[in-house]
Amino acid sequence: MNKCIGCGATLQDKYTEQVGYTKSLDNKLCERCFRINNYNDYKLINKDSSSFIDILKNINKTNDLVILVIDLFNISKNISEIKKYITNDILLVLTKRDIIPKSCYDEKIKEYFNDLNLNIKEKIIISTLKNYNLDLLYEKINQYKKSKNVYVIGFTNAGKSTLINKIIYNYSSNKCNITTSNLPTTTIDTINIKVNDELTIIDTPGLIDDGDIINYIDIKDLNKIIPKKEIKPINYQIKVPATILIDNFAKLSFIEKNNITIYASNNLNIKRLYKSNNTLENLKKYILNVDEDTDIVIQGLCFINVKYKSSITIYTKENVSVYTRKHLI
Ligand SMILES: Nc1nc2c(ncn2[C@@H]2O[C@H](COP(=O)(O)OP(=O)(O)O)[C@@H](O)[C@H]2O)c(=O)[nH]1
Ligand SMILES: [Mg+2]
Repeated sequence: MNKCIGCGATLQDKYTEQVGYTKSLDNKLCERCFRINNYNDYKLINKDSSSFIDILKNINKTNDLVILVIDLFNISKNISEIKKYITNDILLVLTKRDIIPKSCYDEKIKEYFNDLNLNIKEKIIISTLKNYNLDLLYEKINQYKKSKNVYVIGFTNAGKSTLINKIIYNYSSNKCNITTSNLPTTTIDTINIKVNDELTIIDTPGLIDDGDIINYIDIKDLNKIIPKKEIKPINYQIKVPATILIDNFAKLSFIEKNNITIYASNNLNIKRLYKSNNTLENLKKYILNVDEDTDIVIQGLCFINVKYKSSITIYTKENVSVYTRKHLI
């Protein structure tokens, strides 16, 4: 059976509503990848993480090198999930550096990942978009690989497929174009991509983070929420009582003075109000007790560095993960 070269789904010409559908089995791409590539017309696939976990278990049976890709803007709090399944050597690739402010130091960012408790050989900060550190990454892949096969894993939307396309573009005479998009589960099944006789990179569908806000918003809002350019942090000295509105997606209420810095897409309309405000209170309410110099994360939407210890009320969409973590930058 042939696989779609864009998403890895097994090609079939019988069921239009199922993955891998194509009008002719002679095609290399399924209809869905063809439409994403040519018309930017995306069809959501409902998939749970179980098939991805089976893939992880199979990777764990090998001794092969694993590249774990993490989106620096949207670090899932469930990374440790991967630890349950993977004991292979890992290159930790921290990507989308281009959207984190230039003023932050790479070494500082890497420190955040010091106690992940995975078998990490090296941490490398990259930006696929800006070709930043890709030569270094390619060198490390060749240094640490145990066989021809190197697996790329991570959460969906981390930027795995985009990275593999770029590695092929930069370092291989082969051609490939794995389908990439802003939406979850673009890659359906494993895809083997031969870089050269000594190296095959294997793309995988991502682990789905159920707490990511992109699961609960309209597709049209994605361009607002997902940062495309370097984030301009917004700093507020909070006098109380105060409210911060993060567009229509979240609201924070302060009853103690504070100093906060918001990292979110520049396309969002973020406002500070000193009048009492009842909007968005139909959203789910969380009360967080935040320590000094800690980040609040609203998964997929933003992270907010909070200077002083305080209790903060947050409203956002139901099912979105809201939590605190040690500060990233
Ligand atoms: N800003 C930025 N966006 C990226 C980078 N790499 C990937 N993306 C975007 O992230 C989204 C998800 O990428 P994709 O490769 O499909 O993720 P996958 O699900 O992990 O395979 C796409 O919209 C990409 O354009 C990067 O280095 N910088
Ligand atoms: Mg992918």
